Amino acid sequence: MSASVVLLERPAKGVALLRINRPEARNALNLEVRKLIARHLTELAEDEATRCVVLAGNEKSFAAGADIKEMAGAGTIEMMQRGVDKLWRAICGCPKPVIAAVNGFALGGGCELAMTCDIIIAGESAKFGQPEVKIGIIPGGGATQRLTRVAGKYQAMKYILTGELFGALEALTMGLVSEVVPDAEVESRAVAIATQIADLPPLAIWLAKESVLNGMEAPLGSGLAYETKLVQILFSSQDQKEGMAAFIEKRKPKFQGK
Ligand code: CO8
Repeated sequence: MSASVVLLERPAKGVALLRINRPEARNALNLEVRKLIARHLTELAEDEATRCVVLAGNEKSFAAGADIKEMAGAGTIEMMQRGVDKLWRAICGCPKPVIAAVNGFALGGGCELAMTCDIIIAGESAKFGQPEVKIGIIPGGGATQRLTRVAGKYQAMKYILTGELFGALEALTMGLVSEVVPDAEVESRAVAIATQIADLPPLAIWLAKESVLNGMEAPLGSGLAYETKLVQILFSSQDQKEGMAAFIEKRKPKFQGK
């Protein structure tokens, strides 16, 4: 039996690692890969043992985009019926933090997949880009919106309109990635950050993510009001009592996610 195109690994306590596993196609995102990522993230969201997820590819490619061979002959109705947008929503909707560990190519839908994550760790030779115009289409997984919000109109336009690739340091300067590390350290760094997050109170982590994402879509006043409500809600949690008591008593807190 051949290995799954998305592998689930457990590199550390509280951390799940999803590995896209189509090396022969530079990890191109066919429907099977997208469905499996969406299904795993939906299940991991419910899994109490998982506090943070790392999404990775291999040393050559995080993901080289949508699978061009799978969509080359498709028509409009078929593309609509495939429901890729619903799978994207399932991926974006994960309430737990997701960290992209990017080595090699993150192109087209691969770059967009990384942009659905909360933190992006890139290897120094990683290559990003939205090359869709070169094959007669435009980005379809959010890049015209997300890349523009992250990098601003003029960087986003340059790369979306030329399809030119850019490196990890340029991505860092644009604010597209959180950290650039040596290629060999990408996954260990992503897992280290995930472990750090996994040790923190899960309700606070959940609402912190929700507050940031909500605020990115809201006017400042609404985002601030929402943040205020969320922080007030956390004062009903046992972890807030425990975290503050542990600080005052100068001991390590024991968080229970309650
Ligand atoms: N889809 C399918 N197969 C791919 C893809 C891909 N995106 N990328 C690479 N492959 C395959 C190649 O065809 C090749 O297969 P084979 O061995 O059978 O010939 C194999 O992977 C290895 O590829 P290369 O020989 O080209 O490897 P290189 O290391 O020389 O180059 C690159 C790697 C630079 C990644 C190169 O393969 C490349 O340019 N790939 C295409 C990148 C691209 O254009 N991505 C954007 C795709 S479109 C998209 O993501 C958005 C679609 C929005 C749709 C909306 C849906 C609702």
